[in-house]
Amino acid sequence: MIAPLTVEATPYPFLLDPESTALLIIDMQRDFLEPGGFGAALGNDVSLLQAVVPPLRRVLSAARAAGLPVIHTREGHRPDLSDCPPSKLARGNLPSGIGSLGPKGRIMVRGEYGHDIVDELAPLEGEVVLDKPGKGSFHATDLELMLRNRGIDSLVVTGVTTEVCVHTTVREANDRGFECLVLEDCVGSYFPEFHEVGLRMIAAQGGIFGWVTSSPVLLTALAALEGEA
Ligand code: TIU
Repeated sequence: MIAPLTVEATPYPFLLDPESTALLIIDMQRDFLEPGGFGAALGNDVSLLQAVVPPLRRVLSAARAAGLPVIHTREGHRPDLSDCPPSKLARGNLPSGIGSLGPKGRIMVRGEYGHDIVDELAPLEGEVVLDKPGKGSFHATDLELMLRNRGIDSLVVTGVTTEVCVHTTVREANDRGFECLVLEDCVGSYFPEFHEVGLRMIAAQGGIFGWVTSSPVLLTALAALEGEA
């Protein structure tokens, strides 16, 4: 048994038990982070999300060293788009939207180059890669089953975008009884103001959806595990 780590956080310290905590990396896909994908099709400056990659790489590496399970999610759809609600397909009246051919393959379609995770954060053999059709990671996936089967009750939450897929997932996790620690520098948005307010919304009201901290704080806490293994 390893004692829980105390991680300084807002609104109060988070107790992280390495035996029941997983790292969740949400949608760090080329479709959101690189030109020519879904994020760009929606009219966003995708370069804003690049800042998340270096700190998230450090957290991923530390989580692997600490033996935390790592779960990578990808938002996207089957090639026949049968799992894409017509409302989602039609939203935005995009000239080139979900299923259209872009420079990195068909936008938001599973198996396409643009749908996959950026090279810097490529999953390792044995790590879960969870394909999800919606914004939330629990909706229409087996995430909850996998977490409960492994005795996971807490998530370190990272990825993009803060107010869309990260927020939806944190809300879903809360209603299912999971604790969420969100890393402010490892989540990102095309809208800096939504990012700021999104993080405040999580930790407000005594931590209505969870806790917020930064990657250096988490890395310092995880470093205490070294030598215990
Ligand atoms: N558009 C946007 O901000 N996000 C998404 O559509 N998906 C995720 O957040 N992953």
